[in-house]
Amino acid sequence: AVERKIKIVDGPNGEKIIPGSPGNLPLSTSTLSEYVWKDVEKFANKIALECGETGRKYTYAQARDSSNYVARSLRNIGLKVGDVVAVILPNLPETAVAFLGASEAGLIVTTVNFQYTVYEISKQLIDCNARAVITAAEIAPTVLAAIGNSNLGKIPVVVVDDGVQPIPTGTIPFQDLITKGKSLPSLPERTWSDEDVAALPYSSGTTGLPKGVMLTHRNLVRNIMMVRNTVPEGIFWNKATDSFQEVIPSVLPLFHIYGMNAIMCTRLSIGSRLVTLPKFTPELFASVLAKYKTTTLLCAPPIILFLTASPLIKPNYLDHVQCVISGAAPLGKSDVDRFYEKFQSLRSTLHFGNGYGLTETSPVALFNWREDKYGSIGEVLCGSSIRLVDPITNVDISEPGKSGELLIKGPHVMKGYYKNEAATKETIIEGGWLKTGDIAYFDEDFDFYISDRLKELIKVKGFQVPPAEIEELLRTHKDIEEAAVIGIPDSRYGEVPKAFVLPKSGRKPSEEDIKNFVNTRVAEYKHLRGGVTLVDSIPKNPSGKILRIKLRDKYVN
Ligand code: 4UU
Repeated sequence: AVERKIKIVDGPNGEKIIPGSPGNLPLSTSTLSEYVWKDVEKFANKIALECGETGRKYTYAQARDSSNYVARSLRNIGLKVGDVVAVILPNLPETAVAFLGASEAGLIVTTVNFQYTVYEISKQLIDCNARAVITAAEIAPTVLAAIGNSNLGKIPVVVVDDGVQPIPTGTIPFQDLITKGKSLPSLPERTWSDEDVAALPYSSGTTGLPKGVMLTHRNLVRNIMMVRNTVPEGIFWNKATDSFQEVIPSVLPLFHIYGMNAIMCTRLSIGSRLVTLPKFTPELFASVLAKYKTTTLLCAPPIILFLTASPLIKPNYLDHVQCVISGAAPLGKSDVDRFYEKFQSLRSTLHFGNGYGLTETSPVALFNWREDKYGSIGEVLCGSSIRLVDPITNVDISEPGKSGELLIKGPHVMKGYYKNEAATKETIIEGGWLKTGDIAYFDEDFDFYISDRLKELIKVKGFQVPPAEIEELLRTHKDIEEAAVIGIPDSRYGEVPKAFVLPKSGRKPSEEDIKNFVNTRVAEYKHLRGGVTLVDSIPKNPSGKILRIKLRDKYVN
């Protein structure tokens, strides 16, 4: 075990503040795109982005220039600094170009799950008042229906051409933004700062419906720096050189904060080659691993289980892999052990990392890279600090082995929830501490472990399923009076949603009917795989809050 020089600091009100890994972050006031492209000349001719399905690629110089032309075009079609643009794209090279281009234009990018239904997309577009959408031909009909279902009026819709599906009439081909942008005048000097909002991904946080998470340029840039200052260079991240370039299959969705900042922006800033996978199929993933000499695997636990279990993945496909990083959901020691049973020859060369964080922390907050501590989420990142607070007594914890709610403070903590001061105040409490809704403890070396979840959020394959969202939908069913949704453990998905339904008097909807009702209206991972149980009452506290723990105790444990 490594001894760490961590000294708990007393706060003014009895807080026990646990500082992050020692060190100082370099000063920076860069915006996100400035930071991502700052070293681009060093790897201008290396490949930055490449489609794992079609081979369409962009060098670093092309990616940077294309983003700049997209920025000019977006301003030219009337978008103004601070407008929200929705990016609804699968993982394509153009997803990065669109995201960074919009950001360079001073727009706020809200990323939307490309598997969402009309119902889900329209909700997000309305909530953030999107002024434009960038999407792909395949999903354009769904997106146009969602815009039609909203009150947004006629907004520009830009469509990436996949060469298969025609682009709907009335939309703008993405390629035009690049080619026409080139002859537009350069962008005027920027009028916004790194304290302004850059990205608006959605998260339900500790309670309720999905909310826009306001991440500033500074939040996102500082988080990249924090990881680079804490996690040793050489294994977990390597700057491209004349003779070496990281090769990373970009399989985790870029709309989620993990893909967006911890993979796309972080790795583009060091010159990595991202091979984007527009969909997750075992065949496509296997073919990418077979074809490219992958150096770095950034995964969520289900992908690690897949690599371990699938006969399509030959052990030699990972021969050049230096590290596997897991995040977004718990990874157990047994999962790592089983991985090494299959990839025997990698035992002494490959390293496992585990990143813990939230959309609200841009996302990385703690990171474990110590081989003797699989299952731990490791140390607090340099530049930030945390507290553990007993959820019942509200007293700060300062001894190893005792569990409490994890609170986080630092330059990576969001500005707040978009147009939702009440939720912001409940989540970021006095002194700037963000409540995570996760229960954790630490050991003698100040390595942390997540032991439980206080918040109602369900995580299916690492994706958020907010119970309140499914409950709201269930209440619109003609036979349903009230509903409560909880997560139940599942070996394949991590957790799956299960619904408890109180029917309207005299009604008796079938489980099949309720499942169909939900499953046709939400994305696949939100489906009610845990089943539906009819009940004659939903347990609630006096103020009407659903007591999910009671349901869990009665029906699950
Ligand atoms: C146990 O999933 C994320 C962020 C993922 C991330 C973090 C650091 C990826 C790479 C990285 O290096 O964000 P959200 O907002 O979708 O979900 C946040 C919640 C947490 O509150 C916690 O409950 O997801 C859970 N979680 C984890 N749980 C996130 N990471 C972990 C983890 N172990 N490593």
